[in-house]
Amino acid sequence: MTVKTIETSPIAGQKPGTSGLRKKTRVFMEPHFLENYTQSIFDGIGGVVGKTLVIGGDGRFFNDTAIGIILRMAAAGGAARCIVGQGGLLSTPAASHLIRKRGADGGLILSASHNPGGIDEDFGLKYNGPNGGPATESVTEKIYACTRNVTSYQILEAENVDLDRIGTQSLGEMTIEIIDPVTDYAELMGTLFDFNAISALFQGGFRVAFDAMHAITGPYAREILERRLGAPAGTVMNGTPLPDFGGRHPDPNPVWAKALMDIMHSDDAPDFGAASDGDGDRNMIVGRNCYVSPSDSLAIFADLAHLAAGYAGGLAGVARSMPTSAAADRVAMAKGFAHFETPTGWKFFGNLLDDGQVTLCGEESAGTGSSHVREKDGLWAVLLWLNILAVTGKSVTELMRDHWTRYGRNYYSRHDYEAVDSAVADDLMQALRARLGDLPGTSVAGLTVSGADEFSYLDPVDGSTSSGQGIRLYFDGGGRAVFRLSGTGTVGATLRVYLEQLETDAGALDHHPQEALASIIAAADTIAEISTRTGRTAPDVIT
Ligand code: VG1
Ligand code: CO
Repeated sequence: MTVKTIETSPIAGQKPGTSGLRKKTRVFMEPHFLENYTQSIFDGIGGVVGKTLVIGGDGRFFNDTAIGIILRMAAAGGAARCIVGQGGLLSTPAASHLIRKRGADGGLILSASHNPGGIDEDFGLKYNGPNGGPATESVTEKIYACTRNVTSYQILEAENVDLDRIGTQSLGEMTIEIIDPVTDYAELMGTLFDFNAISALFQGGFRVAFDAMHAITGPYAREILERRLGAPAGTVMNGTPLPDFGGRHPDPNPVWAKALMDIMHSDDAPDFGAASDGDGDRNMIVGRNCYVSPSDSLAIFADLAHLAAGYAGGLAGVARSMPTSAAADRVAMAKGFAHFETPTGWKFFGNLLDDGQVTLCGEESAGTGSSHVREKDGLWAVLLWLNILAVTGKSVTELMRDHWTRYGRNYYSRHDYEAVDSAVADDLMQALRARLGDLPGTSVAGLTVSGADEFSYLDPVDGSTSSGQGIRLYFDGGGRAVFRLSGTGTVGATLRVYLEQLETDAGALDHHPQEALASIIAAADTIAEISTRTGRTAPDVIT
C-alpha cells in the first residue's frame, strides 16, 4: 500500500462555526473538500504520527464514505490506531467518553447535529481534543489557518475498510479497532444513575415515550431504556438511524418533535417524554401536558442532581451559555455553589470542567451535560430526569411547580428567523451594535431599557478572551433580550432572539411563555427592527 500525496489548493469557507464545520453534503462531497479539511485538522493539531484517534458519526448520508477517506488519511499521516464505532456510528457523547476512557489523542465526529441529513441536506465534521471536548478556540483557529494554506494532502491507496466487522484490522501500518458503539457508554450511565430505582419505576407502570428521530440515539436508547432498564418494547420510537433521518430535522424541540408533543398532550399521555437530536447530544424533556424548557431543566438538575448516585457528593458549580436563562444561577446562589456564564457552544465549558470548577453545564438549545464527558449528552439528561422522578416520586409537572414556587420562574423563549439574507442579518446586528450606548433609558413597548452591551467572555482558566458573543438588552423589571447570529446553519443567516423575564409572584407562575414575554418580544422587535429589516412578521421556529 502506498501513500499518495495529492496536490490541492485552499478552498474558501472552511471556517469552523459553533460546533465544527457544517456545509451542504454536496459541498463536502466536492473534490478535495473533505480531504483539505481533514488534512488541516491533522496539521492544526501538530500531525497524527503515533496518535490514537476515535472516529464515528451520526449515520447521516456520506458518513461511511467520509470515514473511509479519513481512515486512509490517518494511516497516511502515521496514526497508530483508530477506534471506530461499528457501522461508523458513534453518538457525540459516546465519542467523548471513548476518547477519555481509552486515553486517545483526540477524535473526529462526523455530524451536522440537528441539521437535516441527505445528499441535498447537511453534513459536518468536528475535531475533539484529548479531554474529549470540542476543540478550543485556539485549536480551531489553528485548523482554520491550515485550511487557508493547504497545498497537498496525503492519503493511503487502499481498499475501503469493513466498518461492520467488530475487532481489529490493519490499514497499512495503522491498527483499526471496530467496537460496539453502545457498550462503553451504557456502562458509564450505569455508574452515574440508580438503574434499580429507574427499573422499579418502570415496573410500577410509569410510561415513557422516547423519540430517537431516526438518528443516532436509537441503538443507545433501546439498549439502555428497553434492555437494561426494562421499559416495554416500543418505548423508543423512530429508533433506527436513517441516512436522511426519515426526511425530518433531527432537532428535539416542540416544532420538529411535534409528534412526540402531541402524544404528551393527548388524553392517554405517558408520564414522561423525551427526544434527542442527530448526534445524540441534545435532549427535549416533556411531562404529561408539560414541556420543560431546557433552561429550567438545567435548573432542576442544579437543584436535584445530588439525588443520583453519580452526583451524591454535591456540585462544584454550574455553567450556562450566556443566552440560557438565569434559572440555574438562582439555584446556585441559593445553594451556595459557583455559577458561570460562557459564550454559546460546548467548547467553552471544557476548561471549567477540566479545572473542576463546575460539575454541570447547560445551554438553552436543549443541551445539558456534566463532568462525566466533555460534550452535552442527551440520554444522560433523560436518565438524570428519570432518576430524579424515581427518587422523588413526583411528576414532571409537580417538580416544575415546586421549583418555580421556591426559586421563581424565568419565563423563557427563543425566536429563530431562518435563512435570512446574510447582508440583512449583518446590517441588523451592526445597527444594534451602533446604538448600544444610546439605548439605556429609552422606553419601547412599555419597557425601559436599563442596560445594553455585547457579551465578551474572559476564560477564568486560560485567560483567553472571546468577544462579539451576542448583543444583550436588559429591561427594568428583570427582563432581557439577546440577539446573535447562528454559527451552525448552512443557508443564509439565522437570527436568534432569546427572551427572558423573571417572575417571582406565586400567583403568576402559570402563564404561557409567549404571553408572559409579550412586552419583551414587542420591544425586541421594535429596537432591532426585525420585521422592517427582514420582512418577516413572525419567527420560523419558536422554542
Ligand atoms: C447551536 C446552539 C448552541 C449549540 C450548537 C451546537 O448553535 O444555539 O447552543 O451549542 O448549536 O449544538 P448556533 O450557533 O446555531 O446558535 V449541536 O447539538 O447542533 O452540535
Ligand atoms: Co447535536
